[in-house]
Amino acid sequence: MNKNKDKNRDKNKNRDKNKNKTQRTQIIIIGAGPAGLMLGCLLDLAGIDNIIVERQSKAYVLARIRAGILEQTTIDLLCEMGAGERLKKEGVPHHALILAHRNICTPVRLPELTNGKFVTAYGQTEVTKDLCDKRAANGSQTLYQAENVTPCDFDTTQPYIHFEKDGGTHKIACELIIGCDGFHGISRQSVPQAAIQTYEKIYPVGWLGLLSETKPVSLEVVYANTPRGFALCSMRSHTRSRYYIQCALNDRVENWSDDAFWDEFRRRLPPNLAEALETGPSIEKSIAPLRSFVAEPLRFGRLLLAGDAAHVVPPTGAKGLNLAASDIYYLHQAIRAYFADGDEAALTDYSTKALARVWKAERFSWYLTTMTHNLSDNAFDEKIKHAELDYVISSKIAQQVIAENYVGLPL
Ligand code: RFL
Ligand code: PHB
Repeated sequence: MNKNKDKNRDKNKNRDKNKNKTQRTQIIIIGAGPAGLMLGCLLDLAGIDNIIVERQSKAYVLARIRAGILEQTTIDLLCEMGAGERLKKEGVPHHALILAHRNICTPVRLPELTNGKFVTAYGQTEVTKDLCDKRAANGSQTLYQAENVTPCDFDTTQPYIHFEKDGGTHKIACELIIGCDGFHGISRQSVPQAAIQTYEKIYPVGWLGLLSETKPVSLEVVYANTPRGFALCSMRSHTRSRYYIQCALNDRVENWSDDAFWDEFRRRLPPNLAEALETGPSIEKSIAPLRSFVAEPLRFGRLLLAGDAAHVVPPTGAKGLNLAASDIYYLHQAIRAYFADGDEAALTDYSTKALARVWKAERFSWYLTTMTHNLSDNAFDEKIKHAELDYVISSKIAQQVIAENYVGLPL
């Protein structure tokens, strides 16, 4: 009995100690997704101290299945921070994307239309793992399972965060707080409404995705429009496929057995692909809504936003992860300038430069989504969509515009 009392007293003492102890670092990054981890690795390279605080466990973060297609500038950035070795060996180059319409497949040849550029299939899960390994090798601190993270006083020169972890409350003071905590994160929500402008478009459909240990039906990504809705064929490796179908926004994964998915997916493929399709048990199935969203600006005093915390695109153009990478490219340069010579303007310029690229990717993702999905009951909209697809399929110039955006606009 007394022993327990002593134990509890010690526990409370430790909690009180934690409460009063303020840790310090130069940069706090909220969120250990690709944006947060990439920034952490680049700051390590520049000798700038940083701590990442993440709400989920490391195992949870490493298990998330998301993006699959990387632009060359994203790959270059990962290589620069020393997280590109496995990607160089295991990434699968894609030299075309395929548009399927009226049961015909039309390749949009990327290198031919973009002076030799192409994209690479390499799962976001693998990118996250490589970045985590690099961070561990750098010896930098990531605090997982940090609850109720709150950015404070970022309108002053002494910002800090507080959070709860392992039964204690903690405070970390810093120079800058970087919100890399995704669309539902706390960073953007902490900004006073009058200081932020948001732009949003919600599409009336979602994507049902399935991952399986089967040979991919196509070596290039296929974007198919059919009277039954959109379908997409992608891969994670030569033995692992990632497929998606457009579904209703309120649909639920539980409504889809594997067999129901494969039946519907096959019906949306042109006959040559439908015949070649290999099916098997799903490793993962999930539904994601389609959304376009941008918050402006990206700087609020000593709080800056990057990646999905600031903007979201529908996945059709494969731009989300790549935009997170380009934000981080501009942001790490701004942070270096700020620490080298106190250049405050560099932080504001980050917002302007990153948003200019973001809006172009928003336009492209919206365009490709509108052209390949069944979104409208309006017969005129449907006619225009088919006219657009027919035009793109018949025009090298229209294909060049798609290819230029798909491989990624220059930084
Ligand atoms: P993330 O990956 O959402 O990471 C945010 C992290 O912050 C944590 N967090 C918090 N931590 C502390 N306190 C809080 N209050 C917190 N709230 C959240 C979260 O747990 C998480 O760990 O954002 P980030 O780093 O900006 O990365 C963005 C990308 O993940 C995203 O844009 C892409 O996945 C989008 N995307 C694709 N992008 C591509 O470039 N190519 C693709 O082929 C592609 N395909 C896709 C996609 C997204 C999809 N879904 C599921 C929306 C396919 C799909 C189906
Ligand atoms: C994927 O492989 O998950 C993927 C590929 C292309 C897209 C979206 C997602 O446009």
